[in-house]
Parts: sequence; structure tokens; C-alpha cells
Amino acid sequence: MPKLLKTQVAIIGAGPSGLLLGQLLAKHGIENIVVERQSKEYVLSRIRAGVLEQGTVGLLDEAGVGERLHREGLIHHGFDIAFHDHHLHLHLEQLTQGKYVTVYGQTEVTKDLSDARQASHLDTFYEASHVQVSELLTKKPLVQFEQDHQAYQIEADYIAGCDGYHGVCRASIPRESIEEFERVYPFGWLGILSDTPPVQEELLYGNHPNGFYLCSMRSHTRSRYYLQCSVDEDIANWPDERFWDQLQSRLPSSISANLVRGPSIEKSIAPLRSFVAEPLRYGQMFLAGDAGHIVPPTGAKGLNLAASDIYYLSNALIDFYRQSNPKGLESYSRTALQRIWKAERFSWWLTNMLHQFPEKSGFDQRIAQAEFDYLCQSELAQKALAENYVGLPY
Ligand code: RFL
Ligand code: PHB
Repeated sequence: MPKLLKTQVAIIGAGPSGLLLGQLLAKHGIENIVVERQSKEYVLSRIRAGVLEQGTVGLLDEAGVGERLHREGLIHHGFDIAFHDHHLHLHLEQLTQGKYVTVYGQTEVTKDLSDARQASHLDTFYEASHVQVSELLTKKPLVQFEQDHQAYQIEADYIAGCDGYHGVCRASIPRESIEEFERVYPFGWLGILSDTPPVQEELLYGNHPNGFYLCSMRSHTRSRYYLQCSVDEDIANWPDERFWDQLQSRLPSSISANLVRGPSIEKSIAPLRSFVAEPLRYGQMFLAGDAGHIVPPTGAKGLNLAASDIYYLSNALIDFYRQSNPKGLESYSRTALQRIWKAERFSWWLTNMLHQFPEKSGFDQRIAQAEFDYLCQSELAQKALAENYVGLPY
């Protein structure tokens, strides 16, 4: 017999979307249960995003988890783009009237949220198997799962599908009730993390004839680097020395001498895709974060979009429970999608300018070069890039 549980909002997924939603709802006295397929250790070991918009930081503050972020996060007032050997500095503060980004790993964001959830004794089921959502068009949607050979059934008012791109929530929506838009890129990012000082103080995105590269960081002593690689690349072919040699050869000559090599403490390949599902609601279930959309990481928008979805969804649920006002829930999908598509456009555009496309003609390469030249010469073009990079308003 399944154990029967009741809650107001059942949240599927304990990534940043699910945990942030749970925390914001709990602050307003709204009951929620989180169900996660993986173990807590696995979730907390994933290395992903690194750049937070001010809106994301504000939400984390509101959720009560901003203390360590403000202590350890690095404020970045700008970043660089290199195109072959040409170099452009984007001064975010000047271009956006005072805005900036914070470099603080998604791993740390997830840890802070997870610690706060544990401290508040909120129900969280890790290592849940056979997770299913059903009765979505009724007033009492259900979540069923197993944990430690015990079956559970949660009866909720709403389900929040925060279970990422490969989750069960979007997959449970009948095909005729959802439309999907997708672009898959013919390359991936090979990333390494190493306990070495970053090659420079701010981030550097570069396009080199051998492919894209990104120099990022987690702290003054921990670097995160990425190289464009082919989608079917075998990571076994990338011993550390090959990675460092390749990165060094792609860096502008003025910078490459500063590269400090060291053993990698993590190495992984991520495919790149643009994807949006519409609408982000099916009956009593809402999709948020990567469950509803994916951007290539070039614009650092994935985690930040997840946060803006949660901003709209948490406020909609709070209005519903506190003031019986369903308007936010009714408009959630439309409102969130407007911001999502703008971030999709930006990430697609930056990806196109900064990567080598194997199938692209000489014409396309000249266009990418012209895009970069225009950016170097036009303050208006730089302002548009900076405005998107620091995050469009909610
Ligand atoms: P997540 O983080 O994928 O979490 C979903 C959770 O749901 C669980 N799950 C299930 N749980 C229960 N039942 C099921 N059937 C389930 N199926 C899945 C999963 O185990 C997981 O724990 O989605 P969420 O919370 O929406 O968060 C999205 C972000 O993780 C993602 O957008 C970012 O990491 C993207 N991203 C970046 N975003 C930025 O804003 N700035 C960046 O600098 C940035 N860099 C990146 C990135 C993503 C990358 N990769 C690996 C794709 C760099 C990389 C390399
Ligand atoms: C990262 O530090 O992992 C990172 C930074 C900027 C991006 C993508 C990833 O655009």
C-alpha cells in the first residue's frame, strides 16, 4: 500500500529551480514537498553554471540564502571577448548604468538552498524511483514514486515540474497539448575545473579558428575552462595536457603566457541546444527551468532563466494562496515565455558569433567577423550585448 501524503505544491526536482521555489513558498507559509530522482550527494556534485544576474541574487536573498553568496561570490563589472587575436573589453557597469554580474557556482547555490531546506525541516525525498505525475487535469493532481521499497502517493493542489530537460513532467504532457521548438548545435563544450588561479580577473569568451573557448572561474584559486569540441568527442581522448595545450593555443598571445596549468578536478562534455516548450502549463502542472527550456551556455542564461521562471511562478502561487487571486497562475506561461524567448535569442546569437560551425560557409564566417567588428565599433551594439548579459528586467 502506498503511503498517502498531502501538500499544496508538489515539486519534482531538487535542482536550483525546485529548491528555490520550495524555499520561497515556505517563506510564505505554503506547504511543499520536493521529490528528486538522484541522491543528494549526486545533485550537489554537479558542476554547472557560474554567472548570476542581479535579479537571481535578489531572489536568493529573498529566499534567505544569500549570506555566503555575498561573502564568497565575485562581483564582475565586465568581461572580454576575443575574436582570433582581437580583443574587446565590455565594461558592464558603464554600458548598463551600474549593473554587474556575480560569479558564484551553481553547485554552491544548490548547496545553500539544500542546507536551508534541511534547516527548515521541509519534506524532501531524494533517490525517488518510478516518479509519475497523473490526474493533471483534475483539481487534485497526483505524484507517485518509490523510495527504499516503499511506495508513496502525494495529493497536491499543484505540481511544479522542475525536473530538468530529461524529467518526467514535460514527458507526461500529451503530444497534442505541447509544442516544442528546438535547435541542436553540431558541437559541445568540454569543461574542466582546476585548482589554479584564473588566467585573468574577468571572464574571457573567445572565437579561434580551432573553436570557441571560455575562461571562467569559481574563485581566485579555482578556474573553470571550456573548449568547443565535437558532439561525439570521447573524453578519454582529452588527458589534461591536451586540454591545456589546446586552450593555450586558442588564447590571444597577450594572455596565453598567464595560463597556469594543473590537474583537473572535474572534466565533462556538455552538448549545446536551444529548446522551448509551449505552453509551460498543463492543467494543474507548471513547468519551470530546464524542464521547459534549454539555452546553450554561451550567454550564461540557463540558471538565471530558471530563477526568473521561479520568480513568476512563486509570486503567482503566493497570490493564489494569500489573496485567492489566480491571475498570476493564468498568465504564468505567457509572462515567463516572453522573457525566455529573449534569452533564447541572445544565447543563440552569441553562440553563432563565437563558435566555429563545421558546416558553415565562408559567407557565414565573414558574417561572424562583421558581427564582431560591428560590436567593437558601436557602443550601441555593446550596450545591447551588455543589457542582455546582465539580465533583462523581470
Ligand atoms: P536541473 O539543474 O537539471 O535540475 C533538475 C533536477 O530534476 C531531477 N530529475 C527528477 N527528479 C524526480 N523525478 C524525475 N523523473 C526526475 N528527472 C530529473 C534531476 O536529477 C535534477 O536534480 O534543472 P533546473 O533546476 O531547472 O536548473 C537549470 C540549470 O541547472 C541550468 O539551466 C544551468 O546549469 C545552465 N548553465 C548555465 N546557466 C547559467 O545561468 N549560467 C551559466 O554560467 C551556465 N553555465 C550551464 C552552464 C549548463 C551547463 N551544462 C552542463 C548543461 C554550463 C554548463 C556546462
Ligand atoms: C561557468 O563558469 O561555468 C560559465 C560561465 C559563463 C558561461 C557559461 C559557463 O557563459
